[in-house]
Amino acid sequence: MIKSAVTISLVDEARGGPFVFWSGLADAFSQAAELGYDGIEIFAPGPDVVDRQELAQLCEQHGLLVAAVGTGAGMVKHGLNLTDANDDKRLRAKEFIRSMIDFGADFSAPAIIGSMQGRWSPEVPRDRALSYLAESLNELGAYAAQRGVQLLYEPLNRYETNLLKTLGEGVQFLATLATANVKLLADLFHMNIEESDLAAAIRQGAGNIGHIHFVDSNRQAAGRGHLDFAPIADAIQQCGFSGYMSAEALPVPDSRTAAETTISTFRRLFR
Ligand code: LER
Ligand code: MN
Repeated sequence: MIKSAVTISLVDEARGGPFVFWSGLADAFSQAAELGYDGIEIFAPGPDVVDRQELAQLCEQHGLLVAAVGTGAGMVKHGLNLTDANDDKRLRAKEFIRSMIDFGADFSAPAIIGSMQGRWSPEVPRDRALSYLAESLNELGAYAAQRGVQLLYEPLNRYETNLLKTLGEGVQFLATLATANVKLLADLFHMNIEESDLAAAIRQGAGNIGHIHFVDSNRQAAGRGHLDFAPIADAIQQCGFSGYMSAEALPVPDSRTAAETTISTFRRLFR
């Protein structure tokens, strides 16, 4: 069954970013539970900032699961990415992600590689950047498999990366990897910029999509922009997706309204 999730950011440096809740885990868990979400996606500054016992207790108390954990703090807080020209920084980027895989795995949740993929540049040409990315995804994907979780790779729009921008490019890239444990994260906001047909892209990605960022054209809650969700939802259901539709949306006009709007759009489309 397709599940619902909502994001929380614990990273001050990411203020202004597309996360619904910003006021701590206890607040996010109680609001998400009240609204009937299945899970919470956590954007944390690092693996040790969240007390794991406290998080386990919140999950239990509210009957919620951890849907996924973001790794972008490695970029926004520490300036790291997997395709950096500097060997040491690439290594540190990988170690940061490995530590976030461990954190997520303690809650059976996959880690997401989004902005940590970086971009190609004159210093690191495209082919080399893609081979750095493949090397890291192979290593980290195998590591995640050992820990019993998937690793999610997210194509981003052209303003955030110049590596892989569509699901189709993502599918082709995954096929070159030695590990089968890396799945795609389909973010409807990025797709709205890069895909010519979102529903067709989802159908073509069937079987490779592990998680969805459920958001509208303007990065507000699903239902507050101009995406035509009916054909997208049909494609998601018909391709047998059973992961999370996670609200990675701006807290506009406020967190509560964004969370309410998302879950009511989710119910209309998927229940
Ligand atoms: C960034 O634009 C995004 O969509 C995040 O999920 C990437 O970490
Ligand atoms: Mn996203």
